[in-house]
Amino acid sequence: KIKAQLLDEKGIDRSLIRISHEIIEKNKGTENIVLVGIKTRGVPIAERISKYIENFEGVSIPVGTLDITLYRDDLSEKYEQPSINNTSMDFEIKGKTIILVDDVLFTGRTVRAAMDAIIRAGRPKSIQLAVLIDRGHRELPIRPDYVGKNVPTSLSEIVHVKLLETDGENKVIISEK
Ligand code: 3GP
Ligand code: 5GP
Ligand code: MG
Repeated sequence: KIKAQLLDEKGIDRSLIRISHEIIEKNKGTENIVLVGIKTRGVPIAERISKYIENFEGVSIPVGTLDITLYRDDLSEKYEQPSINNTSMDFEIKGKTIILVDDVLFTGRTVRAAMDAIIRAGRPKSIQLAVLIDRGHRELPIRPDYVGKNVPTSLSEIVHVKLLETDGENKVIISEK
């Protein structure tokens, strides 16, 4: 049951344009920055941010991808375990400022698994986090550096992020489970 629209197409654009400017501002430029999108919808969001930064600064920012699935195994019925599937990071991690990008930040477990995967592959200078929606309910000490929209949610609500690249339309809506 759809309850409300959180962002329309223009709202998504404005959020990602602002985040792109914030990334440039916080890092005093674009040197050594790489974006890593968390599949599925973190990837097109990372690609859009890369395009905006290229428009503003004339610099091409590489985009890597991480595929992380959370599953519940028999041993731990409560906690979701991350499994890292396909990863594509065709750049050196050493010395880079890695900006992780996801559509929705919830418990933080996916981001933690993403940070593990990156650190296992090399020693970045730092890792930052950008999300389109922060819906709260963190279970780990993780906070985003760049947020499109903060949305206080109940646990029974679901945020649906629809992007042209994956869903044929651009909007963010919230529904009841
Ligand atoms: P995404 O891959 O684009 O992030 O986690 C897999 C998919 O399930 C996510 O797509 C997301 O859209 C969807 N999803 C919606 N609500 C939830 C939720 O509460 N938890 C998890 N793990 N996934 C959700
Ligand atoms: P986590 O709990 O690890 O922060 O989120 C798990 C994964 O599910 C992440 O990729 C996150 O983007 C996605 N996710 C969690 N809650 C929601 C939600 O309400 N809507 C959508 N679209 N994705 C969600
Ligand atoms: Mg996601």
